[in-house]
Amino acid sequence: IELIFATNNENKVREIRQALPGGFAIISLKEAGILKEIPEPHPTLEANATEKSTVIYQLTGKNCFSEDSGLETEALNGAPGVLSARFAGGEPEYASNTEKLLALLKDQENRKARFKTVISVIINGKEELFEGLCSGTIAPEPRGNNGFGYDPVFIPEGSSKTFGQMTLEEKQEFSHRKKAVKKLVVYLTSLVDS
Ligand code: ITT
Repeated sequence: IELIFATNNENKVREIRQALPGGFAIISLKEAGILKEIPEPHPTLEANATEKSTVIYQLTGKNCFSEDSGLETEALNGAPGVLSARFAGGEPEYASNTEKLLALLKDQENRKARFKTVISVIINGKEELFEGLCSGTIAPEPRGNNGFGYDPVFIPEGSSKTFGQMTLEEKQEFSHRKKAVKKLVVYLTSLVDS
């Protein structure tokens, strides 16, 4: 099964490629020669995922999928959530999204957070959505340089390491993205078998 992956985030490509079993091939926008920034104008991960897959399906007519992900914290009522990629955008006092998050959670006892991934897949024009969640806490300061985005400050439940201190194989044991991919694989397999 071959699918175009409607993303410009190479880290997502690497993680999803690693999570897929044999027999599944994904082609990133870059590999497909599609240079396109896809807008994410909606207030939910679901709607943004749908937007991204739909834009690429309409452009190519090929089976494709996208994913929209975010980090939600309890103390900040779900922020940064759908704004995760642009959290500190334009605010000169913060060098990064992670720095802003740590600043807002400074002295905050409730450090509970979760990552959420929503995959939107379009096969022969029909869309399905799949979700993956990973609960954990926000570390007091960044630890480790692996992964991307908020990985150095996120400690998944069941580990004492941040995602930033884990190899990709270790991250996959907890990963929101991998959980959503597993559901996608079950769905795609059921289509092939039916
Ligand atoms: P595309 O829309 O092109 O797929 P993007 O980077 O804009 O790529 P999102 O809109 O889904 O992707 O933004 C999600 C942001 O949340 C991402 O840029 C990271 O900062 C963060 N994020 C998502 N998954 C993460 C993970 O597994 N580990 C750390 N940070 C993550």
